[in-house]
Amino acid sequence: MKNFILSFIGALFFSVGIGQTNLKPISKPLVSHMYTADPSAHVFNNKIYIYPSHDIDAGIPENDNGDHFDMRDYHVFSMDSIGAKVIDHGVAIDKKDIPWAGRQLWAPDVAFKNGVYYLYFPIKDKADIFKIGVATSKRPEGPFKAEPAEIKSSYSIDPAVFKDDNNEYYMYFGGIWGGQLQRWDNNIYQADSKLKTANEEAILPRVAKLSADMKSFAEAPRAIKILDKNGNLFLEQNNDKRFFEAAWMHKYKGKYYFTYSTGDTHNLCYAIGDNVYGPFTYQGIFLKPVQGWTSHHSIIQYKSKWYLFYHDTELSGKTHLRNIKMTELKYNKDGSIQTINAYQ
Ligand code: FUB
Repeated sequence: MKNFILSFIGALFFSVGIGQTNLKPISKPLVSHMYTADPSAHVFNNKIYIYPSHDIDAGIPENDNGDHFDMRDYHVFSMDSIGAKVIDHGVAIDKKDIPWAGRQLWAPDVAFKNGVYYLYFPIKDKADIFKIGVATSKRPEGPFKAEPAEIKSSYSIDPAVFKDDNNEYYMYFGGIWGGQLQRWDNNIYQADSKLKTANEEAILPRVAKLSADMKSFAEAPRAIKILDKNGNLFLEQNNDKRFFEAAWMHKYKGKYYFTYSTGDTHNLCYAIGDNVYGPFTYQGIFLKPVQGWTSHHSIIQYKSKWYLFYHDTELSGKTHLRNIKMTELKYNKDGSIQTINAYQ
């Protein structure tokens, strides 16, 4: 609870700061008839498809576990091009249609292979443990049909599936605190495990190659090293740089860019590597803290430009009722990403 109160106070000061200095958001919400968050964007059939979380007010009080994020279904959105009308394709899947589901449909992602769209989603099982599931459709907008059970050996939250140039698919995942990553040590569940203390090495995100059927892991999940420029792992006290949740992977000019949220310090950061498994070397912040507690994103190329999809709480002012947004992402000649301040 202490963590939550401190972070909440931080987020509150940040929001007040925006008001006092008359800063304006650089982007408008893409969707305003419902609350949406955690946008995973992809280009399918020359259109942009967005797979966000669907935030609702379930009336659950805020806590460190994120119980107030009690989402129950997903809607898929599409745009014919950047800046075009955003189309809501309706409910793509509901948790009542996921046989093993308990509660809390959090940030999803989608991959396409051989005529099938695979929706990957985290949800707590009936024992209240986050696992990752998969559902399929012949259409990018769904509806999606869930597999009868979760992906074997999956755990925690925020799956992000990356297709490498060799046509292999890799799932990056994990999130600490409410995302329960701290309970998984060497892929073994330990219900009573604790968060790291300030001087301990920070918990690392995970990656696993997907099997050819896209419905299982081809290997045991591996921890991903994020190193500082001296080659050292971050400690928990480096919480303005260490991994918290919201992994994404993209490739730019042959390099692997692993991007993620620092959670309680609200930064979106990037780290670059030469290999899909890392190690990745920390480079900096590419999106400064947004309004609200969480920050989550995806990065895509559309035609010749790159775009960042992200969220804030402009419409509601409430941390669990977010709205997705989009802005252009620019690289410098040396491959570094220009830092975005979402309020100017
Ligand atoms: O939307 C629920 C959770 O909040 C996501 O899974 C996290 O990444 C954070 O955005």
